[in-house]
Amino acid sequence: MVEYRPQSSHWGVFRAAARSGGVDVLPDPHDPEPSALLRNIPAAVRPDARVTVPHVRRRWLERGPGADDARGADEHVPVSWERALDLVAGELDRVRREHGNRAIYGGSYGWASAGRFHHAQSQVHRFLNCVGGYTRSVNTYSLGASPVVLRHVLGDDSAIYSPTTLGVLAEHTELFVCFGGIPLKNAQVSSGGISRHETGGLLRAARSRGARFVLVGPLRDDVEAELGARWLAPVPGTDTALMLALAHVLLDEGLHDEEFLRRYCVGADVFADYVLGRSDGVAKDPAWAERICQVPAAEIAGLAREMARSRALISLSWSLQRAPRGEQPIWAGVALACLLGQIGLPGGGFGHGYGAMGGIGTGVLPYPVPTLPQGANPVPDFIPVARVADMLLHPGEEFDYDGQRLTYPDVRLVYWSGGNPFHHHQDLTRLRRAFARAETVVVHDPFWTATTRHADVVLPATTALERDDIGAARLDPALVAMHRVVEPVGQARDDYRMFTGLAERLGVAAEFTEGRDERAWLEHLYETWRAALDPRHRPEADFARFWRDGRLDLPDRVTEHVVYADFRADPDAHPLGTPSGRIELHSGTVASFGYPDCPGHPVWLPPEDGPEPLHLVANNPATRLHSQLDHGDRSAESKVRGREPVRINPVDAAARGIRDGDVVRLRNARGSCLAGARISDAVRPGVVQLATGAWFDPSAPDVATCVHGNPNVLTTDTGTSRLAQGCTGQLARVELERHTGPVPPVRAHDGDPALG
Ligand SMILES: Nc1nc2c(c(=O)[nH]1)N[C@H]1C(S)=C(S)[C@@H](COP(=O)(O)OP(=O)(O)OC[C@H]3O[C@@H](n4cnc5c(=O)[nH]c(N)nc54)[C@H](O)[C@@H]3O)O[C@H]1N2
Ligand SMILES: Nc1nc2c(c(=O)[nH]1)N[C@H]1C(S)=C(S)[C@@H](COP(=O)(O)OP(=O)(O)OC[C@H]3O[C@@H](n4cnc5c(=O)[nH]c(N)nc54)[C@H](O)[C@@H]3O)O[C@H]1N2
Ligand SMILES: [Mo]
Repeated sequence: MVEYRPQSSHWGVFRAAARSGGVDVLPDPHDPEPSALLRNIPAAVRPDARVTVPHVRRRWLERGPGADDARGADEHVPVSWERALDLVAGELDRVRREHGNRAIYGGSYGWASAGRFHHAQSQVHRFLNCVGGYTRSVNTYSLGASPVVLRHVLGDDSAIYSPTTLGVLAEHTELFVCFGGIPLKNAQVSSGGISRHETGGLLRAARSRGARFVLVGPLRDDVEAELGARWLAPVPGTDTALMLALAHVLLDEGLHDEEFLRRYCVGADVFADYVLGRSDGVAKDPAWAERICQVPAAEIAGLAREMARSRALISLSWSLQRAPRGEQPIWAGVALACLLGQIGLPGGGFGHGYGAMGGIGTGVLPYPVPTLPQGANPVPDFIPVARVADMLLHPGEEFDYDGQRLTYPDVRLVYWSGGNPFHHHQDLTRLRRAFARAETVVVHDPFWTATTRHADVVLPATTALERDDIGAARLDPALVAMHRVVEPVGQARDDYRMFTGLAERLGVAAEFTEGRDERAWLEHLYETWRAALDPRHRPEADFARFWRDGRLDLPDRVTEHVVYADFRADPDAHPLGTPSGRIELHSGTVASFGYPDCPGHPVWLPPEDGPEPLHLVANNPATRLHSQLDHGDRSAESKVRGREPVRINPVDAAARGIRDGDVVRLRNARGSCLAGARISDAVRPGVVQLATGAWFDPSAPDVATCVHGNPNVLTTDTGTSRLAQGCTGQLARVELERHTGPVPPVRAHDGDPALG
């Protein structure tokens, strides 16, 4: 009799059973719309791409730590766990003694797996804190620009995680204006886990009630076809100009809400002077915007008028701000919402990230979920997360961040667990140069990813299927007892066990483990969480019962919420956390920083683009989460001749003699990659779309920097601006051609540690 056990992933709760050589996966029956990404999961425990024993890079083993250009091209040799842990502990100790703990970079960005105890970020940070701390990172690749700029404009970033709920929008919104869409491909996923996929159902409910949808973006399928959206396709990266023109129409035609601006905002006059051209002589009118965005002026004017007479929701995707000057479309979007005067009303105002994750807007728990305490980091040094290559390449140099002048620490040891920088970072050729500067790179991962291939010490981690855990997220109403489904693959170990082994060697085991094994930790996290809850919300089930039941439905999720309703009702009693207590359409603080790339109010700053004719949209993939399980069935079936599909408009394809199914090469000054052509009129002319996440494959450099289709060989490694220094990976300029000549094999998934 096969036993299906409860499990969880970032893309859904499921049940899994061991069967010979793998696992069977069934979606959770409570989930109204389970994700097809579940079909990737069996690949997690297939041995092919797994690291099965600890490995050390040959030259590092022979010569000892030091900068080395061979990192990523060198071979790895298997070693015992004892040896591997001795080497890592010794190296951590050497670096902290010789250079101080700030020389250890433990930012270790990445999503890893669902499960709160084995959460790789929590584990690595807790461990590094026990050994004296590390240089950390702030913000995320998801959200780099917006949390920083929103703190200045609205006082905090609550608009992101506690937006007006989709249930309220479904009832009240007449017009959804979706900059960057509300892509359901992304709503499959939610950080920490998602037990019910509700976004699609709620949007369809709005549509059946009569709501209208406008999609502003380069891809027609960023809004589900059923919602019947009108499609405006500006040139990528020009949304700010479009928003300013919408604002111009409202101001020029007196359609704006003067009273809202007076009562709830500061700096509206400065913003209006700029939009109308009083301060710089350039009216940001629809004709001006048409020249930049290639959207007809009449359509812009029509949309502005329609917004003014409707209960209108301005939806701003996260992708908008993952681009050069990414602060601007977010600030301009908020300013536009202020002109409409509907912030704080049900169904009006703005949202940031509907659909970006399945949990955004579906509801939020009014209390925390269990998490592993990370301790305190005594090292003050940090970087904005996407400045990692800069940090490694420019130790001791100064950089700007949010009004501060900071210095890059001189990092010697890079420690990564639960992330894949050779997936997530921009300009991978530059990242390789940056990794070559480190003295030691330690990586924990279940798979031979491009990052493990660049490591000096590779420690094989288990996947969630190989351990017990608790699945939970603030945006989800279920606590999941994640039961181990299979034994660890090869000699893989849990991150916790690896860090315990290191902590023992460094004399901090008592502090790190607090004397608990895995099971004792799970019980401890559950019971301390339960005890600390307000009795109103406290579940009855003790740990044993929760574990037996496999799941706990959490009460009191807030599904009816209107963000800024209190502020709207009484701005004096509920001021915002800004210096003025109001929405800052002009921020004296930001202006005082004197950044030309992020002045004191929303502005249009023309991009400093490359000369290549096409706009690459390097968005998040529909067929997997980032790079995870790229070799799984759902991801594999989308590939074209083994390469990641690149979508091309028929006009651009014809101009280059490209047919559906061809292998093509994308290239620019930074690099090149092969991909498989998919011709589609869902892509705006002049745009090509290649999702992130194909495992970086540099095995045939004479053909392309990556032969598999990782767009990050093409993207630029620069910050959004001196204000936030966020990731700008969403957009790049490229040329495209049909690949002629032999097509090299893709070797990224073959588990062979040496790729070249
Ligand atoms: N060009 C471009 N680049 C982008 C983006 C973009 O839009 N365009 N998007 C960016 C965004 S929003 C993000 S969030 C990042 C995502 O970047 P990442 O979060 O780094 O990507 P993942 O593929 O999720 O990497 C997670 C890694 O953790 C490993 N892992 C899983 N479970 C465990 C575990 O239990 N222990 C350990 N030790 N390892 C584990 C997986 O095998 C995988 O290698 O990418 C960014 N990069
Ligand atoms: N299936 C799946 N879901 C995911 C993820 C995943 O890897 N796979 N990753 C998760 C993570 S970590 C995050 S942060 C979120 C990401 O959420 P987002 O950042 O919003 O997602 P993206 O898919 O990168 O971009 C959304 C859409 O924005 C559009 N776009 C790009 N540039 C522009 C522009 O200049 N203007 C306009 N108007 N539109 C533009 C693109 O057409 C793209 O499809 O998704 C999450 N959900
Ligand atoms: Mo993200």
